[in-house]
Amino acid sequence: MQALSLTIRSIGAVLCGVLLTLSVARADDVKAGDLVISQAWSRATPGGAKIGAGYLTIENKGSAADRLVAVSGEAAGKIEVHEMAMNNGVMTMRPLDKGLAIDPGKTVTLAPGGYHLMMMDLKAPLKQGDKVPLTLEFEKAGKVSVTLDVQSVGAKGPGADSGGGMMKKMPDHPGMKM
Ligand SMILES: [Cu+2]
Repeated sequence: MQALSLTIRSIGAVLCGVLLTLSVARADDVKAGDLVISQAWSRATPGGAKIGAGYLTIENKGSAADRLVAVSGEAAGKIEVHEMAMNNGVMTMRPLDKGLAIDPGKTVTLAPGGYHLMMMDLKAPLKQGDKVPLTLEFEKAGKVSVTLDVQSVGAKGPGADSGGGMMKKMPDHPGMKM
C-alpha cells in the first residue's frame, strides 16, 4: 500500500510540474542498436487539418551509417520522411526517396524548418497532450517504436523552454479583440 500511495503521490507531483511549467512531460530516450532516439514530439493541428509533422532526434553511437527508411503509425494514413529546402527563394518540402541517413557519430535532428516526419491523412486532429505512437524503420537497427508528445500549435520544440511555457497554453491572446 505504501508503494501505491507513493506512486500516486509522484504522479500528482508530475502533473503539478506539468501544469506549472509544462516542462516535465518528455518521452524517455529510446535505444535501438547503436541508435538513440529522443525528443519525439509533434504540434497540435488546427481544426480540420489532415496533415501533421513529427519531430525527433536520432543519435548514431555506432561506427556504421544507418538510414531511416520508413515510418508508420495508426494515427495517419501515410507517413513520409520529408526535408525542407529553399528552391529559388521558395520554401518547399519533398520526400526523401532513399530515406534519411544517420552517419556514425552524428546526431540528426528533425525540427520545424528542416527534416520532419510528414503525417498525412490524419485519422483525427492532434491535440496538445496527445501521445502518438509511431514505428520507425531503420535499415540496420530495424523497427523502433517511439511516441510523439503533442505540444501546442505554435510550439517550437519538445519542451516548455522553447514553447513559451504557460503563455502558449492560453487560447486567447490578451491583445486580441474579443
Ligand atoms: Cu512535409
